[in-house]
Amino acid sequence: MCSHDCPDSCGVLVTVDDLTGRAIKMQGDPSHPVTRGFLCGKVAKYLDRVYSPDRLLYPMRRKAGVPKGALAKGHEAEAFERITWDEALDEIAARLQQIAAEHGPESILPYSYAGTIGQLGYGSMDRRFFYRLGASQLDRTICSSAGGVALSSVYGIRLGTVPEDFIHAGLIFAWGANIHGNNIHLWPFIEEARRRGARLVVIDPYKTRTAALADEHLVINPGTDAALALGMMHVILRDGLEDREYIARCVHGFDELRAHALDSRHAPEAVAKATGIDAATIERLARAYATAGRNGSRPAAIRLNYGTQRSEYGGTSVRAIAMLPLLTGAWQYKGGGLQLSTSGAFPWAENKLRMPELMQASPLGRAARMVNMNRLGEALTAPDAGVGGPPVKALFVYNSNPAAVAPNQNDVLRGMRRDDLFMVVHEQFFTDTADYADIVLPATTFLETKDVQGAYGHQYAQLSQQAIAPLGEARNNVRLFGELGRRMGFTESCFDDREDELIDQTLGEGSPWFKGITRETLEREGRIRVAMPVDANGDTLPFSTADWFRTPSGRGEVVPVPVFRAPTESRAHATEYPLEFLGRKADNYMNSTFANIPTHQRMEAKTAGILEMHASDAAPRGIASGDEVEIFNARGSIRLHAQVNGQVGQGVVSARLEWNKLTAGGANINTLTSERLTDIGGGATFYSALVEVRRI
Ligand SMILES: Nc1nc2c(c(=O)[nH]1)N[C@H]1C(S)=C(S)[C@@H](COP(=O)(O)OP(=O)(O)OC[C@H]3O[C@@H](n4cnc5c(=O)[nH]c(N)nc54)[C@H](O)[C@@H]3O)O[C@H]1N2
Ligand SMILES: Nc1nc2c(c(=O)[nH]1)N[C@H]1C(S)=C(S)[C@@H](COP(=O)(O)OP(=O)(O)OC[C@H]3O[C@@H](n4cnc5c(=O)[nH]c(N)nc54)[C@H](O)[C@@H]3O)O[C@H]1N2
Ligand SMILES: [Mo]
Repeated sequence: MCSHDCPDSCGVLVTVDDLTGRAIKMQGDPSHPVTRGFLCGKVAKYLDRVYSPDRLLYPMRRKAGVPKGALAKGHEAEAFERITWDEALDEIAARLQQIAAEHGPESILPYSYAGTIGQLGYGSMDRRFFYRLGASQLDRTICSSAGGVALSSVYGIRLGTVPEDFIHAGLIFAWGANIHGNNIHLWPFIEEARRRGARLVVIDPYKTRTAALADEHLVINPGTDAALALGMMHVILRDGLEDREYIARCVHGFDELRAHALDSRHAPEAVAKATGIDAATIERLARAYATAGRNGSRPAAIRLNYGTQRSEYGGTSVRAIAMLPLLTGAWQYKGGGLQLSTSGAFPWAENKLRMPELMQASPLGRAARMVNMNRLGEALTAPDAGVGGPPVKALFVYNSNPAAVAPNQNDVLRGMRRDDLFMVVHEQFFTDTADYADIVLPATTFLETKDVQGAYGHQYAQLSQQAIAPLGEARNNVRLFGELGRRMGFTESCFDDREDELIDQTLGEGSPWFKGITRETLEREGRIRVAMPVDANGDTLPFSTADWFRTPSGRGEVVPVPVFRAPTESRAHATEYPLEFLGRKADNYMNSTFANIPTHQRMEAKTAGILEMHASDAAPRGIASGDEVEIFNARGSIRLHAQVNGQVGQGVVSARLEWNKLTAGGANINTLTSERLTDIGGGATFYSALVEVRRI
């Protein structure tokens, strides 16, 4: 299965040549109920990545005297010398031991995110290793923590409408969700619903592929989603369109929310001012939303995605939107409800896999300090690590490319340039991050390792077989950290566990939703649907009854009421930097992954190096399409070529992620983004950034 960080978690069939052991073909598994036989554009061309001549195949060490810094693509190996795995592991173990002895183990910081979202690859032996070492803990907040915590605050568990049920919806909102670009396997279900008469409404400040294909696109001002949701509630409650019977059974705090939503601040005219969406549209959509599903009509489904919560008050936005189906009772209808994440469907035994109790056996003898990954720049450059405690003296990066994807890039790179920082990077390629390493280690791709995986966009647990032998001397994350544990002298037998044992452990808590799901059954069947409760019709309808909620009150919690605030980094507060910057993902990359592969670069050629602008912002600055422009704020500046088109509204400019070393100036859009955290969940605020633009 595909282990990239995507809600679709596809089943993949790999054809391997017996003679050479080489993978020669990849296709979507036709028997997988969500993959349905096709792959996204980027993974369809995956073999170009696996067999790229640029793959990192051997451990390497920075040559003596070569200073840290960005390297030109294709010339990275010149700064390094090849060493054996034994040499690499011995040197890493010796350096980590010495740093731990001198500065305390918390001066060592692991940094990883979602290069793979397999249970083993994402977090298993690596966690055991760093817990036992007493290293700082990393709070993995760069993607979804604001929305995740917000959704849980309302429902107590991350569940939602499953993709297969979207065909039954009559009204679908793609809310901060670029379905066609980021979540393509939901698209056929939406198309099926539309053939049956459904309308698709996109709420997004950017005209995505999804928006271009929709029935209606609402160009919302960034960071104002809570206002829109409250405006919809206002109309629904003012007109008495709520489902009182459902609310009585399933909602806690309704009267308070009702009074709040009915406040004149949330009347359509006021909301129109904040959101940029006109009052008549808000009225019409709120009524259509509330009445869908009534009297035998098809229900309303919201595909809320994480775009909405990458904003200063993104947690509040998600809470407000998540409350809409609680007012209308949309959860009661097949195809109704909301999907942000389905990850709560999988009761993994994560503590067995990761063993946090090992922190007690570490030299610290207690839980180590937590470092928020969105504050990497501060942690590496502020003397007290920006978070209290010892300065960071060692950084161990795997499953991530922070030099390109972390916010406030100038601080991150300044930190990585420190020659007193010992840095290890486990990677498939010479990324922007690997350029700064003391030691680089080669990592496997998902074809080269065995794992087990759930999904955050469907409900199938799946086993991923190893299709081919690791290329060169690549090792997977499990073997790397197991072996390194041994080198460090850790004697616990858990460092000997291999993939099969780890799979058994993470499946092994006997939870009813994992009934019948074992390594053996998964080996046989490939994937198995999680055994969630079904109603009298055999349907799984989350939150249709009070039994589903996992909140303290046992119902959907709409208190504390969501209060709309405009982000401080928004036009509402703009002074020197009047434009809102949307630093987006590419439709054919995966964050920074694939950006170095020529096949994928060709798919994104049109979006390379451009800043998209609205005519009314370009004209007063004397900017025309094709002009070179500087985009800047107090954090830094980058150069791109303007494209004045209809992709963004007035006051918003947009550009996409790229590897730093593939840009003209050696720096990407995260030069402009902020380390500020979201209101809930300590999340990243990539979509709250103010800039100014000038023609060069
Ligand atoms: N092709 C491709 N697929 C991917 C990825 C990729 O990089 N490329 N990344 C994967 C990852 S890591 C994730 S987390 C998921 C993310 O999936 P999504 O959540 O869909 O990700 P984004 O593209 O960050 O955001 C979605 C949309 O939100 C919009 N947006 C920004 N600010 C606001 C706002 O204030 N309000 C509203 N309503 N919309 C806003 C953006 O313009 C964007 O079009 O996709 C995964 N799939
Ligand atoms: N401006 C801006 N910044 C963003 C975003 C945005 O929309 N705009 N999106 C944010 C989001 S949602 C996310 S999730 C983060 C993503 O941040 P990351 O998780 O860092 O994502 P990638 O850029 O895909 O980098 C993953 C790296 O892991 C490597 N890798 C893959 N598999 C393995 C493996 O098995 N072992 C090891 N050791 N390495 C492996 C890949 O080669 C790749 O270089 O970026 C965030 N940054
Ligand atoms: Mo993400």
